[in-house]
Amino acid sequence: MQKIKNIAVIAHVDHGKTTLVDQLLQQSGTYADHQEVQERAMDSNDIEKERGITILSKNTAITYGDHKINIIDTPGHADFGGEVERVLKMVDGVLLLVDAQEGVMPQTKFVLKKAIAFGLIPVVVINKIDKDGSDPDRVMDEVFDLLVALDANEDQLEFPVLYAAARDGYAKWEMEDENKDMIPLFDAIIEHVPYPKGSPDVDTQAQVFTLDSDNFVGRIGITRIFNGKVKKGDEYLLVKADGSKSKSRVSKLIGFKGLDRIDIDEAEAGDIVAIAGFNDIDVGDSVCDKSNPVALDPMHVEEPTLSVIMSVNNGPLAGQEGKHVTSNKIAERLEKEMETNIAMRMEPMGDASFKVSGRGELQIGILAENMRREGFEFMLARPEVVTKEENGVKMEPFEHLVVDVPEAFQGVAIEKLGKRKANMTSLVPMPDGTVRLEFEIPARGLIGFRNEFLTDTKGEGIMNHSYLEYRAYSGMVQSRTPGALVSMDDGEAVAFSIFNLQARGVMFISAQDKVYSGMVIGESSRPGDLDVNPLKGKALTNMRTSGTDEAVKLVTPRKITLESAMEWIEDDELIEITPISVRIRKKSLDPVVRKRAARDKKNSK
Ligand SMILES: Nc1nc2c(ncn2[C@@H]2O[C@H](COP(=O)(O)OP(=O)(O)OP(=O)(O)O)[C@@H](O)[C@H]2O)c(=O)[nH]1
Ligand SMILES: [Mg+2]
Repeated sequence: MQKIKNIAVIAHVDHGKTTLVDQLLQQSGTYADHQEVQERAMDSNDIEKERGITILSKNTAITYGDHKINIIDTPGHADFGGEVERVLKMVDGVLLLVDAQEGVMPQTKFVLKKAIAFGLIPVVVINKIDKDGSDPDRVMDEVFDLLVALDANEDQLEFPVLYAAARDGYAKWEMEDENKDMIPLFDAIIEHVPYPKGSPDVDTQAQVFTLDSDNFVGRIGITRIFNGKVKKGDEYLLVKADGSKSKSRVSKLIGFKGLDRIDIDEAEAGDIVAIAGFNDIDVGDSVCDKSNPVALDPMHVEEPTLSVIMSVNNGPLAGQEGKHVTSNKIAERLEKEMETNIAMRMEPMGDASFKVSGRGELQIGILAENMRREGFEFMLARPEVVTKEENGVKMEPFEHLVVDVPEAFQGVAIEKLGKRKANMTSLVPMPDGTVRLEFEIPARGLIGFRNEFLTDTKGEGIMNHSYLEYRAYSGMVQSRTPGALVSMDDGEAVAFSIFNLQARGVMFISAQDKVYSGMVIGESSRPGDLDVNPLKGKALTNMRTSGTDEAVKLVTPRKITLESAMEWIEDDELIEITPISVRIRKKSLDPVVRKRAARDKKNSK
């Protein structure tokens, strides 16, 4: 029987997980000589590469001495917390990375809490000790305090600690030790992560934690085998979360080695392998012995906290830029997403619209971004938190928020967050002259806050948040103050009129951009919407000949991205998303209807 260790690498965003996995792959000699490998090799999909963040959990395997180590790299961004939860059941240990300067951050707490609940003993890696501002002793204390606060048991409190600079390829037991290689970390894994429980000699039990597909063999389920063996060509019973069963033959069995996948004939308890041949295989399904099927517990992840209505584009420019524009196509795509993404939900709302729920704006934004790249065109409404009722009390999700700001901005940050119903729990001056403020805040109060915060802190503030728990609803929170500049006509925007409108706010469009009546073309510098005409006026060429060139200088418009639009819009606005454009519009394109609604709103206040 092969000696196996299964670990997940967990941490707050950017603390160096994927970089560490690079080094483990490299230093275990897993790559073939001369194999060309990119930095952060596990971040393999396009959006991950572009943004330098991990979105999906992915597994790889290395050999170290006579051991095989299966490693699952996980995302650190709070919105993808479900990806971490879903793989923790598949491993027998975790590497908890903590940035030696930033220390314990909101998502460190979230992922460690989950790992502790699974009974896992963390191997703590204080990473980035090469950084100038690093303070490994302080960070070590923070980790210990956190474990105590999370009710870790005695074994868990005996966690091993290493000091590392993943990027530079070393880890060591004591700060005084020489910076050499990753061997101390390999040894720590072998010594401190328990061997998988379960036996290869009993009936088969395996569980799918990731889906994949292959042009030749179709759907593939990446599974952890908990008991027995899985053999190519043999028949097994697939048991779904709802208890339904179907029999299929394993047409292909795939093992992992570094970034490669290799065909194998057999795998046994403790290992992680990919199985093909089951057409309706889904995340969470159990693969069992056909005569004695004992299904494993379905997977549990935290429920979504944020939802957005996605609907068919019905604006005047609909259908001009997208390939898939119908309600059927959108429904099909969303259903497909829900099969693999167990932290998200989708609910048809009638009227060619769907409620898509997830952990945060980024998670929903990434799905929308993927869809537009696939040729979809659709609209999104303003994100709303998912409320629920407990014992007759309306509850809403709260987040743990940490902001790091230069001292000079401490006041404005506290004031603005106060208006958004945040409750400050700690204020600590940091050695680098910044202040670390911690808050508990309704998730609602965070919608649209990031932009305002960056402006208020001149781009120097850093904010991080992560899901805390549901608490009683906290009443009204403040939202966007500036109104919208709304186009009152259809056509192509004219430079001269944009020039004139610049005085009224920040423009979102450039000359020649297509606009329509009811489309938001900028942010007004005052509260309340303003109908404006971006088509009016002389053509720019006329202006040039009149010799006032300098006077018509156009300011670069603010670029509207999918995520910035999700932060910015109000309840009566929508985002129109196509493979080419992201536009903001009023829900109602008719100015008369809008005026009436505005008046009613004012009267009701
Ligand atoms: N100074 C320093 N930088 C490091 C070290 N390890 C990683 N980094 C840098 O930190 C950044 C984030 O690294 P990643 O490996 O992508 O972090 P991650 O934890 O996988 O991030 P997510 O998956 O998005 O949560 C990159 O710019 C790395 O080069 C280190 O030991 N020292
Ligand atoms: Mg990563």
